[in-house]
Amino acid sequence: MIKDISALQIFDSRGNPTVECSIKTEKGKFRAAVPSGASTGKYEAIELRDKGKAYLGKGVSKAIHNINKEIAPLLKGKDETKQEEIDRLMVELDGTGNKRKLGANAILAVSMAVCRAGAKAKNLPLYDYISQMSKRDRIVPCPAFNVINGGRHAGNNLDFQEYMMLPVGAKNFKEAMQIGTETYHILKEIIEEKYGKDATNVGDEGGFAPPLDNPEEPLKLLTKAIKKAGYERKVKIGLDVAASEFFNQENYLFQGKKISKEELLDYYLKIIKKYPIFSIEDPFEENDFDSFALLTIRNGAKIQIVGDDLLVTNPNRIKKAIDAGSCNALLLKVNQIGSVSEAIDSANLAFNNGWRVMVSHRSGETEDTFIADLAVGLGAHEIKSGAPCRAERTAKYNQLLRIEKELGDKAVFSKLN
Ligand code: 2PG
Ligand code: MG
Repeated sequence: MIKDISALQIFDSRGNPTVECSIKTEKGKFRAAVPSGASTGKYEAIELRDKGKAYLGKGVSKAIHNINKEIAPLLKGKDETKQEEIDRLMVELDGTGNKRKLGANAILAVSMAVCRAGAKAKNLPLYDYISQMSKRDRIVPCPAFNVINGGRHAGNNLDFQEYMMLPVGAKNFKEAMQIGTETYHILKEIIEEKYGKDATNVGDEGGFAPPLDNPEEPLKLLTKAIKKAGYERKVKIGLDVAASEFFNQENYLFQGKKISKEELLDYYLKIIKKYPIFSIEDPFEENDFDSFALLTIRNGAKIQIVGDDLLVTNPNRIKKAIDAGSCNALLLKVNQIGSVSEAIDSANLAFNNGWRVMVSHRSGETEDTFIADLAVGLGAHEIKSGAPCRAERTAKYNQLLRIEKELGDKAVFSKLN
């Protein structure tokens, strides 16, 4: 039974305030903290910020107040294993459809802490508890390491936000980490040799942020690093274009020039032919279901097309994308929808339609490792948690190493090849 709920303003990896919730039950105290995005999708659930003078408007005291004064009285005395009911009660109390009244950051912090309390009540590891709720077999996901940062996450001029490497040929998560870290360090040497020491500073997600503007240059650097590390057959490349960030009404402002969606599509077709690209996220802006579909149709069999800002982990938008054939994979971010049970529903909708699911961190993260267990419990194919560098990123990867070890012979690593 939930005995007490309280919230605290803590700080994320960018130094911005965020919400942490603590829940007390007979079994102990359970905590969860919410992340925060920078390239936020227009249709995401609303993160409540104070907008006052303190913390340059980014304080979360209203969300904290809503947990302490509105949500806590509603949920005290409730059974912590009734995740769906608890999430529904909070959604109903909010009543806005996009959680703008209580704040998705308030609701999600409670929802995740309840989930941890529920797992303990059932004496299960968090990933097993989530696997029971999602009715999916556990899978240890393939990591997608974001090793070169651009867009909103870095102080350079790269239009594309993320250049990732996926060790799709690894036999397990442990090997995936070895491949990822070795290649990351070799990439650092290559960048330093070519552009000097300054170029090896890292961006918000731990990837390097060299002062480049040609979007093909990171692909060259990455291919070179993969080759030098000796992992050509085991590693593929993933991109998060985050195209809404350089879209301007009708055109894309790409490499300092205005280009049309047709030209952008041609650009993708060109680089797909040249580099070992496995996955492209948000190739077009967040309203353009049709251009997504064109790219998916032209390349769907070969390339994973992932919807992030397009779908915002929202079942209504996922359904629309399924009907339009816009993608073949969902990027799942818990704070885009704002509760654990709704996130599970979104993942299942994607799985049931033959899509892949990539569980994702946000660019502003905390040390909370919830998404690692979530990915395993959902049987998600992939997880992206940034580079294998910076503790808020490696926290998730390290938790996956622990889970894989704990599962022992029963660990099943994602098959993407
Ligand atoms: C993304 C994410 C995470 P942000 O676009 O996929 O990498 O960035 O959290 O800034 O939205
Ligand atoms: Mg994205």
